[in-house]
Amino acid sequence: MAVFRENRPMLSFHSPRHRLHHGHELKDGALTPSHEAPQRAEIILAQLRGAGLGEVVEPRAYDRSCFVAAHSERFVHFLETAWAQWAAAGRTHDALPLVWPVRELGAGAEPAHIDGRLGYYAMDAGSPITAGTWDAVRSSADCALGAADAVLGGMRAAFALCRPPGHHAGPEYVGGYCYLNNAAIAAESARRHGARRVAIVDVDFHHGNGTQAIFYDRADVFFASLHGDPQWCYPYFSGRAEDRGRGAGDRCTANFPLPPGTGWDAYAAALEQALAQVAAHAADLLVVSLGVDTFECDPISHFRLRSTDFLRLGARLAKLRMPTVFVMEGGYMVDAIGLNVVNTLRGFEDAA
Ligand code: OKP
Ligand code: ZN
Repeated sequence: MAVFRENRPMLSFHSPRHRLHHGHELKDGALTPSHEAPQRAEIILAQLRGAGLGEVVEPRAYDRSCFVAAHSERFVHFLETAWAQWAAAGRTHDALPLVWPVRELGAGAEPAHIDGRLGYYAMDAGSPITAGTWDAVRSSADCALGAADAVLGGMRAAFALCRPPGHHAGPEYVGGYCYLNNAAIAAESARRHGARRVAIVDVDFHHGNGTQAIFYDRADVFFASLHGDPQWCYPYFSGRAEDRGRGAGDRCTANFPLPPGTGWDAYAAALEQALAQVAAHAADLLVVSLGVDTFECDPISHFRLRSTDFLRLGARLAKLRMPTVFVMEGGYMVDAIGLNVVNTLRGFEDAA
């Protein structure tokens, strides 16, 4: 598996269908266009094309069974049908939940009404479903699957320009702008195509709760995440250092919560610890959940990485010497998002 031809450039995957998804979120008491906006991917794409990091191609459409590999069948069915049911109820605005089955409320039974289904399959009210959401979400997962195929086919690295992102989406829920878990879908695909073990490193500012949940009981997929301490940062209810996996997956999850204000030096120290565990796991393939919302000017996050630090991040990841699939996650300072992504990939390529 860990055989790759050194001199082939990176290949990137992008679908223009991401534009079909442009939802709203509640911010400061009003519904406003989401931070997770189409412009994000457009800026990354423009920078990527100018960076000489190799070709950018559109992925093929993959079968829904590739999505069901990381999620439940009924959840994928919900994503496929939610907008039609919402529209049939006469609604024209973004579909958002307003009630959730917390604790002793019955989490066992899926309601029939769309308002109940929305809450049943969501962890927050920040993941709007619009008319074009499912098409965009599918195309985003296709990018991750295309990148995984490229690396399984012998490329050293590939970049999936996924939008919307995926790492908050769990086995049966949307959340945090995420619908299908692109990184988990890529990891599952790699497992099914011959990788015996996969490691996922999540460097987005927010804890990848969905990815963690999907693999929490498993020993074949190692998950490490560096993120803002959930005591203070979204998603608040996951990502504690004590959470290390369960059953066969005991010690196959590693969380590094870091305080708001964390800069490169403290970040790099935690990264060393995380990557030492990745190396010990001896995986055939690495998936990087690449969020650049660790940037010092990110409008919704609280770390202090500079644009040049992303070069160092990429170089450090390259030192693992593993076939690597980069999967785009967050990053909301749109003026710098392209530079920060390209710096990570260039840092990786230059060190490779
Ligand atoms: C998605 B990803 C903070 C609001 C938080 C959700 C954030 C989702 C981040 N004021 N809303 O991990 O970048
Ligand atoms: Zn994030």
